[in-house]
Amino acid sequence: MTDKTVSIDIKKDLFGANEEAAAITADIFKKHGIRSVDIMGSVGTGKTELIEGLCEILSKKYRILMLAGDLATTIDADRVASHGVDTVQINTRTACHLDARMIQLALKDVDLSKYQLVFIENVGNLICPAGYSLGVEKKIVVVSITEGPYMIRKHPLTIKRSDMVVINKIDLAEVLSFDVDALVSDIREVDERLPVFKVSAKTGIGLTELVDALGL
Ligand SMILES: Nc1nc2c(ncn2[C@@H]2O[C@H](COP(=O)(O)OP(=O)(O)OP(=O)(O)O)[C@@H](O)[C@H]2O)c(=O)[nH]1
Ligand SMILES: [Mg+2]
Repeated sequence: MTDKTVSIDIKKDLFGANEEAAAITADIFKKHGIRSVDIMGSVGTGKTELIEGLCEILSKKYRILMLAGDLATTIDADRVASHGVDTVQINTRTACHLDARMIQLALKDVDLSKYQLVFIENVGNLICPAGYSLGVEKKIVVVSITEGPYMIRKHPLTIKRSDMVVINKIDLAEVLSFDVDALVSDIREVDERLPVFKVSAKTGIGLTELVDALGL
């Protein structure tokens, strides 16, 4: 390296800046007394369906805002808005995850005094979202019966960085001969104590237990 070479620790700069932005959002949520949950998971695991189910249960108790992370569409925001919930769309275009700066931008013109609970749906992806703090209280990862049996073993980092795991589409386990106990064992291999919930966002199975566990 010559004395004209500038060495940049990209990882430190990128992640450091993200952590700072996330801490600011966390303070803002705290100041407004807002509870907040980031919902991560692969494409199609049922993140939106879960948010819709939770909104049905919780919208009498909380004024809810949903931030929808999606590369290109407003489909998920529209689905959640159909439950009478306010939404903000974040189209990431090429990015495979939300980051704290995107959340700051999305909240810039929002009157947060109107809300008590924020759900963030992250971009459908079981890898990248886990690396980025958003300033939320809880990070949930949604896995489901339709992704096959190996998703936990292949993606342990996302599991490690989550506060709880939701196994969704439990209504399909029997018909697909899916071994739910083996999946739970895989989660236990990664983290012995991580709370695990078996739900069907579609039928409502397990949603009240999840709400209780979130303290909502
Ligand atoms: N049988 C069954 N189907 C479900 C359940 N949850 C979601 N689905 C279906 O699975 C499909 C995908 O659900 P979404 O909620 O769109 O999944 P998502 O994780 O938000 O998907 P992306 O936003 O595209 O990453 C839809 O057809 C849902 O109706 C469930 O508990 N049981
Ligand atoms: Mg969705």
